[in-house]
Amino acid sequence: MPNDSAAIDEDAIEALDRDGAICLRGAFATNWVDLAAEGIRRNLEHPSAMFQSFSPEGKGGFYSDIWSRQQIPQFETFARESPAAAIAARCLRIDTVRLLQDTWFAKTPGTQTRTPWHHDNVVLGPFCSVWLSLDQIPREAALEFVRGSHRWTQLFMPANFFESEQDLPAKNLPAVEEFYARYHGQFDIVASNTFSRVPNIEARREDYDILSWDLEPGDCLVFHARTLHGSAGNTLTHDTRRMVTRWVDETAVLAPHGRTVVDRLVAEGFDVDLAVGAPIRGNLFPVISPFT
Ligand SMILES: O=C(O)CCC(=O)C(=O)O
Repeated sequence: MPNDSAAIDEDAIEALDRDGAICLRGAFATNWVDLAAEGIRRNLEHPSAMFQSFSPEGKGGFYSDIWSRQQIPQFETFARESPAAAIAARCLRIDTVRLLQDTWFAKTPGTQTRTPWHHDNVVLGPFCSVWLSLDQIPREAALEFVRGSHRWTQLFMPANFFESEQDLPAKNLPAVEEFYARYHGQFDIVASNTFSRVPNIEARREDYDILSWDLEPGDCLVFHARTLHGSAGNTLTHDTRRMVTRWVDETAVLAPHGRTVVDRLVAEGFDVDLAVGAPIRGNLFPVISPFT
């Protein structure tokens, strides 16, 4: 699909609004898949200061980097010129989108590390992610969603954020703690009563309407930031790589607990000047008009 919004029909956008996630088949041509894969290969050789490894040693790998497009030209091109911006604009029903983040995730064979069930809440307001599959990823290994959870009007944090120090459930779930802290900032649960615990979805999968798709390279998932999502490890014999761009409109604002993410970016030398409660602005978050 070229940068052509017509390729996403109104039914798909309504499904996204209703369910919180959709799958767009063959949304990215092979050249975009190859470009993103090349970017990941290069990024693994040259990790940025934000690079993350979520897996314990010796059990396969679960890797990610964020905002690395400044060092990885493939990602800069992908973010600005691939169909991602047009897809996001169409899904957010706007003409111009702001790139919030470029990121990628790769799980190598053998990793048992789950992406914990969570939603993305550092930014509040219209906010969607375009998650592109770079490999064949069967539904058991792909990102899954709790259908309609973006409409629950709740902000979630994993249960371990609510426990006292001595209980330390995080000991059993280091990846959850680390994943959330890195992606969503340290969070003072005592200071806020606006968050609910992420329910234990894995323990009661049958109680939830879980959406998932078997994916081929070039298929993409689009989801609202507030849709609960997570994924299993990788029991396949090949890597499962995903390129993700996140998009907001001009009204989306930095959430209070996003402050620590901004502090980290500043400490790492990023040109960021964001205030809690203020809209996302600045060079790291370029505006893209995909239809002009
Ligand atoms: O692909 C994954 O396992 C993680 C993706 C994710 O959590 C996200 O894009 O927000």
